[in-house]
Amino acid sequence: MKLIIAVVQDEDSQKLISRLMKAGYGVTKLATTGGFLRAGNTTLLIGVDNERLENAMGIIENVCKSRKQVATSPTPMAGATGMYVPYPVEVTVGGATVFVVNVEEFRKI
Ligand code: 2BA
Repeated sequence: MKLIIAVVQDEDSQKLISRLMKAGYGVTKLATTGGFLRAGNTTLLIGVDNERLENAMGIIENVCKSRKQVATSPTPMAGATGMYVPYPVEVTVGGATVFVVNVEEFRKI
C-alpha cells in the first residue's frame, strides 16, 4: 500500500476530491499553507493499494492544471531609499506536488 500526499491549489481541490471519491478512493483533505507564497493550498492524503496507484496519479494529473501567477515576493529587496520593498514575481502554480510513500501498516480500528 502507498500513501499519496498531494499538495494542490485550493481551486482544484473540490473537483479532484470528487473525481477521486467517484473512482472509489479514500481521501482526507487538509487545509495547508505554502511556505513561499504564504497562501492557502490543499493537501490530500490518499491511501491506495499498489495496483491502483497509477490510476490515482492519472486523475491528479488530469485535474490539476499548472498556470502562471504574479505574486508579491515575501523576500523584499532594497529600494533606492534603502527601504526594503516587496516586488512582484511570476511563479508557476497549479499542477500538483506529489509525494508517494510506502505504508508500513494500515489498520482501521
Ligand atoms: P509554495 O511554497 O507557496 O510555492 C508556490 C509556488 O511558488 C511553487 O509551486 C513554485 O512555483 C514557486 N516557488 C516556491 N519556492 C520558490 C522559490 N524559492 N523561488 C521562486 N519560486 C518559488 P510548486 O513548486 O508547484 O509548489 C506548490 C506548493 O507545494 C508549495 O507552495 C508548497 O506548499 C508545496 N511544496 C512544493 N515543494 C515542496 C516540498 N519539497 N516539500 C513540501 N511541500 C512542497
